[in-house]
Amino acid sequence: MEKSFDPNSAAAEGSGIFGLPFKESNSSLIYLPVPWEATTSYGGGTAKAPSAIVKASYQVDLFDGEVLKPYEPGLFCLPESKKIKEWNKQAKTAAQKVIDRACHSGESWNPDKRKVARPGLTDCRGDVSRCLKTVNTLSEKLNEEVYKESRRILEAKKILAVIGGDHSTPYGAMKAACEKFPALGILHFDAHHDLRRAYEGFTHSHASILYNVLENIPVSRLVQVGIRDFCEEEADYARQKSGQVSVFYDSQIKSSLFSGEPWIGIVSRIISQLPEKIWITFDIDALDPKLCPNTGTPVPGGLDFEQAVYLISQAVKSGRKIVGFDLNEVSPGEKAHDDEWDANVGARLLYKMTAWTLASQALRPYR
Ligand SMILES: [Mn+2]
Repeated sequence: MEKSFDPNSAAAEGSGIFGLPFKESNSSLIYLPVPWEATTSYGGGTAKAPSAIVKASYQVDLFDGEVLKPYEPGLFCLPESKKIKEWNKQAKTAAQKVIDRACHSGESWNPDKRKVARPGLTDCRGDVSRCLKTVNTLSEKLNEEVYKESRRILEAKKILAVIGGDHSTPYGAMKAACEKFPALGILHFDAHHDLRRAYEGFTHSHASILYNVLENIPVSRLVQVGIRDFCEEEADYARQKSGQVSVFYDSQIKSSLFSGEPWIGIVSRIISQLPEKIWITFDIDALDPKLCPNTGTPVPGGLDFEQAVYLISQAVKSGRKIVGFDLNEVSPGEKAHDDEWDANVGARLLYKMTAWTLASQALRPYR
């Protein structure tokens, strides 16, 4: 660390994420930003999250009440890839045509695909079918790129953290992490199952990430927390996979709390489902929408900030090792009147997850 760096003062100009002076080479944890939101179907803006979170991170105080000095092992955020930004632009334009077509297709009503009717591949003609193919091809290129970068970071023996983007972005990272850490479990915070078998025709939709993970990556467990907006098909799929998937629905969590079970009791039940090594995938909409008003698909209810952080801290105190994590679906919003609140919460959550990840790997002591 540079001698001039003062963790108690404001971030210096030109400093890195959280106002830190580190380079990639002297950092233990590397953030991989993925500015991608190709298949976002409702509110957009999450491609701008990595830069908004980095900007908001300068306001986060570096001293932590529990993990004390989480910045000391070195934290570094890679620059955003120009290639990914370009792919995102192309994919978004193509995806919009598919979504518009699906909205106006007048297909028969289907309760599982109610938000936007999903065009079957067979009824996509001409332009729409080409657009769908473009999106799916670019999504595969993105996954490959994130996978390659993730492998590079993991091979350098550094801890990996992805900053999305929409929730499709960490797929390649989870694949790389699972190769390095077999029998990996996934702790998934979200308002949604994200277990759709393709959404709106997009194979790598933000709404399908955990389906794609379960079908293609040999994770040992998936533990979902905060789920409260989902279709029957997803709930059935989760139930069929009950040997591998545990769901803690928001309604069940709230019922337990309202009838007097302490949060520590619920937290212990959640943690008991996890193997020793875990990856955390955090969709910001798991939290109460007061904490993420601009996220793509906000849903009433959800966890409070401290409840989520407490759960993560207890997982670490139980001996679980967090091998890496991602934070996605943070959105600074698309309109001029939007404030910095979503990115501010995102930056603070990112720092807390960073702190507990380092603590879980014995790189920081904790209280
Ligand atoms: Mn999600």
